[in-house]
Amino acid sequence: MANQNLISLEQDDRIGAAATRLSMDRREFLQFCAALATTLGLPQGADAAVAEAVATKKRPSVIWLHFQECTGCTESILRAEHPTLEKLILDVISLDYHETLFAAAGHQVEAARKTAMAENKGQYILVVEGAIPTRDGGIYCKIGGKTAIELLKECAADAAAVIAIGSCASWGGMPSTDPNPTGAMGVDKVLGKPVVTIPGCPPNPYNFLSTVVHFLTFGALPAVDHLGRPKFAYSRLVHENCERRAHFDAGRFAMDFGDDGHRKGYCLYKLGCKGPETYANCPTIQFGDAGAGTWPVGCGHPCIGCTEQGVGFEKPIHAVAKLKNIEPSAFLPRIVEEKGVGASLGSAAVLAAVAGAAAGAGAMVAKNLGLSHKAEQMEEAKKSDAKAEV
Ligand code: FSX
Ligand code: SF4
Ligand code: F3S
Repeated sequence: MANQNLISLEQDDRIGAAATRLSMDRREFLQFCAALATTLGLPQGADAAVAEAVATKKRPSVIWLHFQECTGCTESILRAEHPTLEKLILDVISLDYHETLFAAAGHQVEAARKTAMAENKGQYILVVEGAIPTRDGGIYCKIGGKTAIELLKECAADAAAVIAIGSCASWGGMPSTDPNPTGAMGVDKVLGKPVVTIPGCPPNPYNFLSTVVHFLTFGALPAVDHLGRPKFAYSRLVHENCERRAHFDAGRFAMDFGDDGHRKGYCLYKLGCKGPETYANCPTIQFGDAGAGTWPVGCGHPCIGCTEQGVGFEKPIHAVAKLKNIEPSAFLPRIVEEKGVGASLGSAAVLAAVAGAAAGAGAMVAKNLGLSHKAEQMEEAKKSDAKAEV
């Protein structure tokens, strides 16, 4: 059944204004909001709420801090292509302090941070990029005369929500690897409380955007796992949805970079791929909008486990991954179906929701809704055949 709420929104002038602001047409804007709702694993109808929120709600103020890192998190947000992601992000949030993106410097930006914090007390989102050096009183990272520890604590005190973006801020990441000379730590350890984490080095910008849109739509952050990671993005292993998974299951492996198996696109497990022990949605949402296959394994490089504490930057690149489970891909239907029309209405819808949530792609939902529709037609046909026989 078509989503009437979303269809009626197409005529709404507020949607038209938002679409124009983002240089999209109304339908593109609504499709994008529907895809965001799917990425978040929200139920049917939530796409209209997302579209309304993105189009009409007051943009939350965001204070963005940078500590020990390479700025890759910010770069990954700025390097997306279609629809220009940075445009969307900068449209749904009011970025009131960001050291890399601010044209101003020195006292001027410090004043901007303080003003934004005072004007949005208790309501702003604090985004932290980079690890926090804690050794020797935190002297290894100072901004405006304050240590990273001081700045983080000061900004977190009146924040409505704290998001640690990237592996460095989430759990220390690369700067925290042995021997960790600066005592680099994640945000939660320094603040002594859990925060939302979006690990990855760099993290996928859509996971950040979806998290912010959830906050905008529902006034709350999305459900997270025990490490603070949004479940919509980090509840599946890379290995579960990898496009090379069939080769793994069939025992076809690349044994060396550039060998016949590597050129044929075989599984990279024996080259040290950490997909079997890394939770992330990289194979389903991919990176940079540059086309199919734009993620590490898609480009022929083993996953190094950049989202996973204890794996990324710690396990040797060529060490073989621990197999956490052998669950099949979320895209695969159950092997045994009930008798009758194949996928039942219910099971097709569930499959659509599960695969859609994992894929984060409107196309996947549409495809599976098509399946569901077909099953519906077959059931209707069966019923009328039965009536005709009576
Ligand atoms: Fe770099 Fe961000 Fe890696 Fe760290 O991403 S891409 S080192 S996670 O904090 O800038
Ligand atoms: Fe994909 Fe790596 Fe798993 Fe092979 S081991 S199927 S390349 S995630
Ligand atoms: Fe990182 Fe592996 Fe994804 S290296 S980007 S978690 S495929």
